[in-house]
Amino acid sequence: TNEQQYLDLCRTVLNAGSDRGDRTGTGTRSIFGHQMKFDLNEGFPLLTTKRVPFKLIVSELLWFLKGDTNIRYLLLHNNNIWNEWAFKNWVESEEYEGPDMKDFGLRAQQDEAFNAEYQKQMEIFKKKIIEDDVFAEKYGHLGDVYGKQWRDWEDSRGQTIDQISDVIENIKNKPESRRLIVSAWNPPEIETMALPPCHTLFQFYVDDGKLSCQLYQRSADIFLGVPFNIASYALLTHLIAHECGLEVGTFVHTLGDAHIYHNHFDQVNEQLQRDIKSAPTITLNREKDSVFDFDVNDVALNDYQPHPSIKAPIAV
Ligand code: UFP
Repeated sequence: TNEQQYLDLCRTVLNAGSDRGDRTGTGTRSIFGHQMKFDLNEGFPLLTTKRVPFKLIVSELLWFLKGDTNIRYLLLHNNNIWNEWAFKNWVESEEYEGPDMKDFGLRAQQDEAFNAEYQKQMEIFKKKIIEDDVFAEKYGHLGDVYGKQWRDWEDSRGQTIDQISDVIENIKNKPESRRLIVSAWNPPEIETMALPPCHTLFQFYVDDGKLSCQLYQRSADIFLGVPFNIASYALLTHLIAHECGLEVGTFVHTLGDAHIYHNHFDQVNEQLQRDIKSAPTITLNREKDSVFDFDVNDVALNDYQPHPSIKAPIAV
């Protein structure tokens, strides 16, 4: 089944990976080069061996598709996954007058009193982003993240390229094209990015009325990141197929550095004990055509009855 491939990846890395240092100082066990193929007609590939927060995946993906790079949209949808990146710009700015928040990610994990103050400052920040237009315009933007590269890639002559609109046009008009590619990897901008894109490049393929998608992910946090990434690109494939009047085919997930952080081993072993349940399905609002008009309520998840979620620390 689809999910078995994810569990097999976990086992392969635990058994055959090499233990390596990494940028975050946490340490990983890693392999290089791995591929999974998810048949999207077998159900929607949201893991059932632990609960994965689908709503966050939907609002993040719709945010990318709109070309939005301001966290305000995410906050309005109770999605906090990108907050730290914007908060960092705020607390390092000249306008910020609160308590020192240097290295807040690390200190919040080690120092309880600091963590309380950090949570308080974060709440103030979020409230301001939602309520104050000028503040949101100034401190809510994340810069060169996925939405920008997908919809608004700046070329060297100062013009912009909308890769998503272009690829949709090409899927509709030249379904046999071998150039149905969207790239988030923009070499001149990598240096100024907080996090160079993990999901680097994807390609579509149309055969027999079905749309397939392959993602090349350069770096994959198998326990925390990959379950999100699988669901996000499976949903993207459904959305683009919907707009192009196609059925869904396969999501091919190709990984570069596929790693399990050393402080996720217990969680992975716990998950590997669990039995796979039947996969959920999704339904899209048939009344909307353009993926750019989709709202979170236009995507419904059905029959999702997973095992409970498993908490783990995120490496930053
Ligand atoms: N990561 C993912 N998926 C994502 C994402 C991040 O697995 O969608 F945004 C993980 C991979 C890696 C870390 O563990 O985040 C990024 O670090 P680096 O840039 O050093 O590869």
